[in-house]
Amino acid sequence: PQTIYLSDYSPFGYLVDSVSLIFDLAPHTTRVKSRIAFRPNPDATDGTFFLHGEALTLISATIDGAPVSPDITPQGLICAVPDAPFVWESEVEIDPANNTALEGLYMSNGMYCTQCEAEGFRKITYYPDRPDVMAIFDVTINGPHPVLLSNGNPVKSAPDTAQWHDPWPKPAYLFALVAGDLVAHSDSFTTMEGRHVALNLYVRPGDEGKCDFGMRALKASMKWDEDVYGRAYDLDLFNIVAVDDFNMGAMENKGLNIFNSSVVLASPETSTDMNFERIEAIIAHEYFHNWTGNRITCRDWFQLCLKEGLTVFRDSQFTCDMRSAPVKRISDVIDLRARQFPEDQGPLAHPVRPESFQEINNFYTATVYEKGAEVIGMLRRLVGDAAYARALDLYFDRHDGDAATIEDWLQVFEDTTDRDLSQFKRWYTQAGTPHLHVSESFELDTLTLTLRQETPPSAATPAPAPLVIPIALGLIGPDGEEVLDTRVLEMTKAEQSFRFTGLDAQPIASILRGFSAPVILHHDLSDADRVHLLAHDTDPFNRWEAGRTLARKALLGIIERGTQVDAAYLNGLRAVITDERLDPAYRALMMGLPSQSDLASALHERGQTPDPAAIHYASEAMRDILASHLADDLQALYHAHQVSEPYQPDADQSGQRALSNAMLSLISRTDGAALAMRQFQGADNMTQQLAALACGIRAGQGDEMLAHFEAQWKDDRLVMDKWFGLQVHEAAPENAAAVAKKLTEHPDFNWKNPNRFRSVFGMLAMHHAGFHHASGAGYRLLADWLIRLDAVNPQTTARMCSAFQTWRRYDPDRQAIIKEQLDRILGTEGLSRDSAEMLTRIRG
Ligand code: DPP
Ligand code: ZN
Repeated sequence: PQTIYLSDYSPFGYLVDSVSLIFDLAPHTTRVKSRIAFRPNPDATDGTFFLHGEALTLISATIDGAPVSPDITPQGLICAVPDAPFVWESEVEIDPANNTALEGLYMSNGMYCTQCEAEGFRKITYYPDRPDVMAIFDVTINGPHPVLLSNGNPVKSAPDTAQWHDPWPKPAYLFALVAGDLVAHSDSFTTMEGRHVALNLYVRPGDEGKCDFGMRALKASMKWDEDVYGRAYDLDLFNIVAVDDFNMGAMENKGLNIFNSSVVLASPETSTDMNFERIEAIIAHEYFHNWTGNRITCRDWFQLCLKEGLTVFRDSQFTCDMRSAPVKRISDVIDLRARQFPEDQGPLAHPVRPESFQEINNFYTATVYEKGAEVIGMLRRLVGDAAYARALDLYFDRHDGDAATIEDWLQVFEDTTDRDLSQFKRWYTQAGTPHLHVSESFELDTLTLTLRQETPPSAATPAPAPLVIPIALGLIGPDGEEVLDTRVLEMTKAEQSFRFTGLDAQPIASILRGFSAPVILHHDLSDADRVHLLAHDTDPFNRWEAGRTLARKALLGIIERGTQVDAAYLNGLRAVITDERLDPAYRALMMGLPSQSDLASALHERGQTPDPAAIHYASEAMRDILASHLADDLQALYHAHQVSEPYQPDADQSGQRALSNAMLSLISRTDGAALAMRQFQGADNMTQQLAALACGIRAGQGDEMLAHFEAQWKDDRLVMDKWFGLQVHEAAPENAAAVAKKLTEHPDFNWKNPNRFRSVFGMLAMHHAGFHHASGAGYRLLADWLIRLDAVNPQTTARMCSAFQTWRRYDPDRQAIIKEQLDRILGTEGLSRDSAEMLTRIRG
């Protein structure tokens, strides 16, 4: 397979003035006629007329009306063209009903839909399918369906035909088409510019009752982008369509967002509080792309973080404003450590802006998205909120309508702040998670902090250079008073010292407040100092972090020495979780323990080989210790935080439920899940029902509850995804693979549906002790199914290959079994480019 390099970028030889498409829909024989006006690109040096095209049957092609015979390859066609403006016309035939890869035009439950990012448009018609080629699209759809949608504004609609015009030039990856028997949940929004926008959420008949929350989230997003970024919507219509079969979460097609139904459909009975929060965030994310992604797009796919990092950063800001900012920040860091850190520390490590790829679909990663957002957070912290706002205004002003680069992005910050960002740019070009080592000394009235940064070399970045690291810091005095409030140290060298004078006594440094940089902090504080921070830190993130670090140390202590946990920590934790002045959601986060894979990383970092069974044992033992140490408080907190008002998915009620369910989970370790069973029976919402069901399964009381749940929800595919997933999630390590295997034999295990496949195998891969059970059953089962899925859906398969990315951490026996599986998958005849690239990188 061919490797593509950032350094090889050159513009396309032709500009596109207009595109007109006519679709005659038929499940196996859809015809697509295109009429595209090209003219030579004065900025290009290569005049080759190459159009991408895959899995197309060419019926006819003409240039300025005269038939032509292009050279056709599996990737596209080349044709001789005039050295002047010309019109290309073609007709192709495609087979949406057999498109199981879910890229291009495909069918899901009888409806037609599209997914073109990154390179799906080439499966619809011949076209220069690259983001720097932007054009105005006119689309006609013919077919016997009540709903026929495309991008932009409607021009004409009659029975069985519709015409659409999108006035905004766009790259082909933002093209979308939907046709089917759908119903609309409609509303409207008037922009700050006075534009009246019709809003529709299109769903399958039967799902009408799950639209209200998504619509409210959309309107809140539109308002927020006006208030905070000054960005108004720019068409008369905004449509969202829910689709059951979808590889990603959702897609920001201009004026016609397409969503995986799991991240847009919601009701209290069927969705958890976490589902609601995620739906709100993803609707915001896709809506925000209208400016950061669509109006300003990417020059090439190496610049993916330009739109994704920024849009994740924007959706996080939105959630902070809609809900609790500290809770959101802590949740984001938990997620970053769970998904991005392992990627950045293993064989898949790549810079936020990669320099080469074989299959771009493999780079929609936590590094590009989440680390990309962290980089923007650091930039904002360094320049300050006001300068950030000025830079963004300039960015929108200067680059509206452009296909831009990271250089363009950094330039607007340099121009508004007079800063030199050349060193900062390394965050975009270097892979790897930096380690930040702190040592401190105190003399007379002066604290000296000496900081040392070090990024481990990786295949992607063999010789990392020092980064600019913003380190937010405060000082807490021995009496618990803050003696220095938060300020930002700017570290630029490999090693650097900072002095703080005029101190009465040695304070405790609260370093990396708000997790001000995506680094691993090594700060040798005593347990007593951490308990002090847990009690007194004014920074909510670092207060939580102190508790988390103590919990990690306690867990590692159990693994290494046995079940003794420091009473000072347990008492400190009790003080926090019973403090009624603190947000219940925050207290629920305090109750969380580091995940088992986090502990495996921590052991690996110390040069030890993680033993998944020992880690699992320690996690269970720790929960038993918490259950007995906190026994007096569990019932009281559980009952104090029951919600008596009608269900609302807001931050306040969600926090109460999160706290009471954290209590329920510990109570269930000692009461045989009796209380959980009562909650299960009385639950009027999915959050309460599912949390109770999890407790029941863990306590060995799950069979009847699962049967009841299945009978209640067998017709709701999104709830049944939870039913499948929870059984794997809660399985004992030695049973996890067997439970997953049994679920694949269930009549509702529709493995070609990505959500259903992930509900079983995504959960298996995340079940640390189950997936990594010494028998190797988890490894073999996943490999069997990846081989099977690859033949129908390479993109989802390749993504799931990352389950194996940490394999070199484990012992030789496990490594041998995994290597056998990697080789077995790699040896599969006809393996996709997607999976081959992932597995080759992972195998090393
Ligand atoms: N739809 C994906 C996202 O919004 C890719 N653009 O992140
Ligand atoms: Zn996005």
